[in-house]
Amino acid sequence: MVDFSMVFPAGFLWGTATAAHQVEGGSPPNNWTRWEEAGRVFRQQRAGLACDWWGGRYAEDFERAAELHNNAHRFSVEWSRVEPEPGRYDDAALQHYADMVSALHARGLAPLITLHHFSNPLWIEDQGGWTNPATIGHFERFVQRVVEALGGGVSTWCTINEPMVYATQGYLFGYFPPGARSFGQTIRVAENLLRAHAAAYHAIKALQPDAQVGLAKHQIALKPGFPALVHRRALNIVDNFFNRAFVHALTTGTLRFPSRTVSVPEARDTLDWIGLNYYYRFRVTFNLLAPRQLFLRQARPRDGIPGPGDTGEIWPEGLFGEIKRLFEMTGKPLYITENGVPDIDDSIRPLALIRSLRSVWQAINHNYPVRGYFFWSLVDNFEWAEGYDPRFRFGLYGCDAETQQRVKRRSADLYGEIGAANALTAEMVRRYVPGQAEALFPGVKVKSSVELPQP
Ligand code: GCO
Repeated sequence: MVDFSMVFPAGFLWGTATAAHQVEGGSPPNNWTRWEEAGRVFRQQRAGLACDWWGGRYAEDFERAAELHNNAHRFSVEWSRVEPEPGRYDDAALQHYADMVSALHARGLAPLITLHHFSNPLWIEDQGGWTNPATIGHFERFVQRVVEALGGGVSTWCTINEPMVYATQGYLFGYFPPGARSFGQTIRVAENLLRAHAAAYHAIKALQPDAQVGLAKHQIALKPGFPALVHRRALNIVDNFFNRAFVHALTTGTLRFPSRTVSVPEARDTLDWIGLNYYYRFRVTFNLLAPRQLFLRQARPRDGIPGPGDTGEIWPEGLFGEIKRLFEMTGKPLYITENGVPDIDDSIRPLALIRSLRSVWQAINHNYPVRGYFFWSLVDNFEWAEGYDPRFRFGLYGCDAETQQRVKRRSADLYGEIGAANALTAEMVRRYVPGQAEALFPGVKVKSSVELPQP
């Protein structure tokens, strides 16, 4: 095996990512508390105390992040806390978020703040949520209030987390609140989220001209389930709809879906950076028996590590291709704003992390400007419709929502060593994934007697 050190650029951000409803606990009424009360989460679970960050435990977890030699953290602001009623802003909630930002700075962690991560106040939900264009203006005013309150300590903002996941899970597949199953509503929600991103971008820039504003885009790697043309055509439909259309609109101002093209000129060139959330690869087949899934079915994984439930396969090498595509589509710097694996016993996470970072390092060495990596996640947390399903534990630290006990996983040590060295070394690979090193980094098979041409 070739000895190596994959050194990352000076100033590279090493962090973790979280989201308000998943870690804070004691959530005020929002679209997710309503969904939980309706019994729509795994085993009718509720987020409950989660990781008790609203109770102050964010400080101990930020301490853990600092011990892992992280220099950044991404968290989201909960709209239902900041604006529980239209136009009434809760200064105590804003102060709590300002305290969180200060706690990050005090530990040498740069904040990257997400302004919308799947949750809405009930008063927004009750007026049609993101199907209602009026939500765009409400979101813009909420963003202005947050930036005024936190802008002194934050310069990197993520407007919206995973707009196409939010639109499809909530309005096409009915897996997230409000549980609709309408292609037309899905398209409308995506369009309104695009307009909201643009409004937020311009509002932030007006308040903080030097702010760096982006969006976290979930990308899925795809491969045809079978070689026949019909399956490749099916893949292309999924790829454009889920992966490419929204990103294309962020640079061109035109949102092109199969059934509708809409011009959103205010969205044109509204990225200072693009965030990549990457987890799984899906095999796509065309299936006449699946009209409700637009005749598209996911075939069982073959060569990746099967993910839990009906997720795709864990294929860390997909990061390179998605980094490449996002840069080619946007021309902007990137952050890996989420990447991780569900793995309660930490049996595959060290290998997946090493393979993911190898892929990111390869992209950087092809001159794709990746500026940082935010691992999902620092602590186990409430995994949306999967709740606290033991198959969906993503933390570097285990966290028991009942006892609030944290248990460090070995991957945390690995991630800490990488952050301290700003590099992934052969020595780390040998220690954390013994027996995998040769397959991961095959040595150069040089013949002992290399015949060199005589002068
Ligand atoms: C997402 C969300 C996160 C998830 C994480 C693990 O991508 O769905 O941004 O909130 O919890 O990705 O699935």
